[in-house]
Amino acid sequence: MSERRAPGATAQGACGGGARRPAGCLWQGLSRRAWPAAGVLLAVCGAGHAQAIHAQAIQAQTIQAHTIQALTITGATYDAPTTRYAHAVLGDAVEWGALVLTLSDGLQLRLTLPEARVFEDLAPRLADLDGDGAPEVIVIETDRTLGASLAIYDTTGKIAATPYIGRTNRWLAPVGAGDLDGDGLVELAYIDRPHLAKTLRIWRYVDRALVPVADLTGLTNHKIGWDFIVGGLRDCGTGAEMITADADWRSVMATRLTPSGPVTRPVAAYTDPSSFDDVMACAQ
Ligand SMILES: [Ca+2]
Ligand SMILES: [Ca+2]
Repeated sequence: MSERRAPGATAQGACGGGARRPAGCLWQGLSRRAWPAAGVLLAVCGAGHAQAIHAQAIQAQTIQAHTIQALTITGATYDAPTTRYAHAVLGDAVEWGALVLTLSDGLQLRLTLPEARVFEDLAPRLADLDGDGAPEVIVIETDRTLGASLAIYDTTGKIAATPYIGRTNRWLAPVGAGDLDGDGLVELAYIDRPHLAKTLRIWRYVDRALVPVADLTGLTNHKIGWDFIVGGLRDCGTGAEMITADADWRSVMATRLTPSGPVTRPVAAYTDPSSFDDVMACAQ
């Protein structure tokens, strides 16, 4: 079964690494109670930065913009637990109202969502999406009437997002972020509605935007009420694979992004969440 994270943990960037090591396992094993360890935040405002944040409908409390934007994000947690969205897909009705970024000089930047939205998620994920050596932050951001979207943040606020699914109580479960097709650009993959549509969706991060790449139905990675997501990305020496279950929870599936689109195959039988362990460790 996927490892559960300790309180205060933050999902780190793609594991990368060489052969036989799961790559991009950044999203494997995120658990529900990744409670922020720190709640101390800054409150000095640079006007330009504040305006940029407000344009994203986010309230920001930060220091001068030129200082913030030159800093690297070293950690991220959610804060401001809230019950204003009673979906409970992750096992309880508590979601998050704020994202707290820790910066390379130790300062913290707090981004608070409007009441209409929550972070319906386990923990923020750090991954370098544009190859500049500094991570961006990947979150599940849900509008209470429009459902979930996958969103990207940096020190300027929200910089890209998929469309909301379109109606309330509709969620998505990330698979991972990495160069899935070897073109040098990072793709992000998630399961759209893992209990309903069970559709793998792949997007590419290009010029601070998300571009749709490919979809494949018949895959899932979460059951209602689980406070974890199974699978993730692995690279066992032959390229990145997206690891999920099939729609009926009979098999663990490995899916590659090929020039002709996603190609999936069963790699192990599914009996319970521990069925993913050997697959993610490249032992199956
Ligand atoms: Ca980056
Ligand atoms: Ca790519």
